[in-house]
Amino acid sequence: MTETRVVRAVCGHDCPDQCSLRVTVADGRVLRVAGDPAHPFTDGWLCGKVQNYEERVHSPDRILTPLRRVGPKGEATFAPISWDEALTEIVARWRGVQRRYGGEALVGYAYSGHMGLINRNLPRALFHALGASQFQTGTVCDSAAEAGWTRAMGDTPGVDPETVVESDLVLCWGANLATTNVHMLPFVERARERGARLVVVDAARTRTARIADWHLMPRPGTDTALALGLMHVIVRDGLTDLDAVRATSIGLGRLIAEVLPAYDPLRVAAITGIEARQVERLADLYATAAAPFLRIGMGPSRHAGGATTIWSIALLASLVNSWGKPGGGAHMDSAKIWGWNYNALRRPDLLARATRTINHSLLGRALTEYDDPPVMALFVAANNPTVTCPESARVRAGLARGDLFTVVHDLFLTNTARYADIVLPATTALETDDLYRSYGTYYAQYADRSIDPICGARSNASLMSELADRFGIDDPLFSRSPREHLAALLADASGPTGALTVEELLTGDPIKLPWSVGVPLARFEAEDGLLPSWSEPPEDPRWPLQLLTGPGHFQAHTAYEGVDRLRRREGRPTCLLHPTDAEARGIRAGDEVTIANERGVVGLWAEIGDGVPVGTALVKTQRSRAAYRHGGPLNVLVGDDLTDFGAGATYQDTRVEVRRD
Ligand SMILES: Nc1nc2c(c(=O)[nH]1)N[C@H]1C(S)=C(S)[C@@H](COP(=O)(O)OP(=O)(O)OC[C@H]3O[C@@H](n4cnc5c(=O)[nH]c(N)nc54)[C@H](O)[C@@H]3O)O[C@H]1N2
Ligand SMILES: Nc1nc2c(c(=O)[nH]1)N[C@H]1C(S)=C(S)[C@@H](COP(=O)(O)OP(=O)(O)OC[C@H]3O[C@@H](n4cnc5c(=O)[nH]c(N)nc54)[C@H](O)[C@@H]3O)O[C@H]1N2
Ligand SMILES: [Mo]
Repeated sequence: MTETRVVRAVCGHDCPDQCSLRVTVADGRVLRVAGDPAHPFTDGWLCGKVQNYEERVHSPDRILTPLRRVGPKGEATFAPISWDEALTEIVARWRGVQRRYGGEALVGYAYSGHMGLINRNLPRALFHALGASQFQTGTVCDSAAEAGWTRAMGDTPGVDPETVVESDLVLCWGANLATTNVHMLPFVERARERGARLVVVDAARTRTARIADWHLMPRPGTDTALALGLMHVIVRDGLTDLDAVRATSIGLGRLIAEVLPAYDPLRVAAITGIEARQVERLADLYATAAAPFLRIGMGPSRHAGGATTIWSIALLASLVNSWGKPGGGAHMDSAKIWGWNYNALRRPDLLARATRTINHSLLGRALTEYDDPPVMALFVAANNPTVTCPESARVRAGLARGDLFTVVHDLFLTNTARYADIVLPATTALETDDLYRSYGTYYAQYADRSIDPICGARSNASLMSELADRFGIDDPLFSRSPREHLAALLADASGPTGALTVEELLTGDPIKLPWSVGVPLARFEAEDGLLPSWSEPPEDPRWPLQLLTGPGHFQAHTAYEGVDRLRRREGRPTCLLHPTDAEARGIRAGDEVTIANERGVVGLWAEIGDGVPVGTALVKTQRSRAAYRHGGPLNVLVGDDLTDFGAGATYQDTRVEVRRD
């Protein structure tokens, strides 16, 4: 008789909510997935992407066996091979590269397809042991935002998102909660039931903006000016207790004397496109709220001046003395609350001598230009760089090199996997054991696998163990049980994390870290004396429109492309233009259009509406090339310039033209 069981699991996707799951399984199959009511943030419900998760786990598109390339790179002509053949070939080829070019010619990385600490970090240890080039992760995502936040506030983490309930004004700045942090919204709604207002500052009228009490829509890339304009009004009108601010900050006097005079509401209006009286009104609302909660998103950080933008926005919370008040303070993420001994898994000590670091955002350049030594072997797991990296045509050109040996470990035959010499089938998070710690809440949770790996697919962790074994790396790390990994993560753990125990984690219960954020020391002046300011990005008359991109509602980057229902729900790829821009180009809704710049072209369909400022073209989510009418993927349009500091990608600075086909 078939036994049906309900087991607990954790959603392994890259999302701040990190939901707790109840998984119904029978005969080694996942029948249903539901949100766990025992997890206060998940609260028993799931987002549109994960509520039918059995469709992803058992998708007919999953790779079922290792594959070896038998045709030209990029054409996805593969023949099935055994695991033994695949791993034997990988070891032989990597050894050959190490001998001929040195370890640095090898690059391996796993990114955020799997957020479990063991599966995400163990690959780093293997590549350290192999003496490979190191990979600077996060630069396609949050490194600029993190650097901006840290400049403002040091190691202070974001306040607990659940405390938003006690706020009377929620200012959500460049974060699209309804799509990228859905489980926070009910907490915001509870605050609103108690009288709070929700104000959204976003360069597009997102799902979150549509439900807000007030939406301000600045021109993308101008938020630094808006933040400094708000400070100008707050100081000018005496809306804050400056003595209290001074007691918990550095550089306020210089900011007031040297920076703020240039950001009067009229100038800010000219820069941002937001009327001066609205700048005044927002300053007044924010500064006079009893406990304003500032939720900062990553969107505004992805510009040339993006790290300074986050620095400036984050400082607002200190300027109005909102830290330390229940419901007040700021939240971008909560990662800094955790004090795990991550190096127990990453093991930088296994690297015998220092090697160069390659920025994730510059992968295309690394593959096509670096020659000391050239990259000769690449291992990619848990990300899809031919679609999601800047300069994606350059990434593809690199992967097309006949002399590059590429291994891709994924569940699906992604655009990147099409270029692989060897493809290895990966598991979903439900087929692995791992410890998860949220970067958006204060919860951590351990989960055993819900089912055994499908058709012999391997988790990142088991693949690393097998490779380490074949390379003769005898460090005990690679044969540790999950329990031993947890013990290592907790040994030397700092802060409240250090008080957690292995036994407590192994219960599989969601555990909330007891942490309450104090009042941080705010740095209006950086350690090197720099003050925040806004500068006009260069215009290029050939490309009059600014491309705005971000995660889609049903397609989180490309991780759900293997699910037919979600592809259909996201719909065909569109480009939203303001009616003024559409009319000037003779474009009507539904027209076939091409977005172009000097780097490439992407064919999709037009949408028209005033949900973006004039001069902006909005395209949601990242998709494989096949999703577009021609050209693509979207990031062929995106350059690889880095942010002012934090070495992040600048997707939103992409200049384009849109024409009707
Ligand atoms: N233009 C533009 N580009 C962007 C962005 C943007 O806003 N605009 N956003 C950027 C951001 S924030 C990010 S984080 C990146 C995300 O970009 P990527 O890191 O490339 O993320 P995904 O596209 O989700 O690809 C994750 C892959 O991991 C695979 N995977 C899932 N679980 C596992 C596992 O356990 N093991 C292995 N081996 N594979 C697994 C999935 O099948 C999927 O193919 O994109 C960036 N690119
Ligand atoms: N469901 C789901 N959840 C996710 C993800 C997903 O793909 N799907 N991705 C995860 C990942 S990897 C990340 S990094 C986070 C990202 O989640 P968020 O932090 O929300 O970041 P984005 O969605 O990239 O951008 C947020 C908003 O910023 C706006 N924006 C862009 N540029 C500007 C600007 O210059 N000024 C202003 N004011 N607004 C601007 C965009 O219109 C967008 O609505 O979400 C995570 N959560
Ligand atoms: Mo991200």
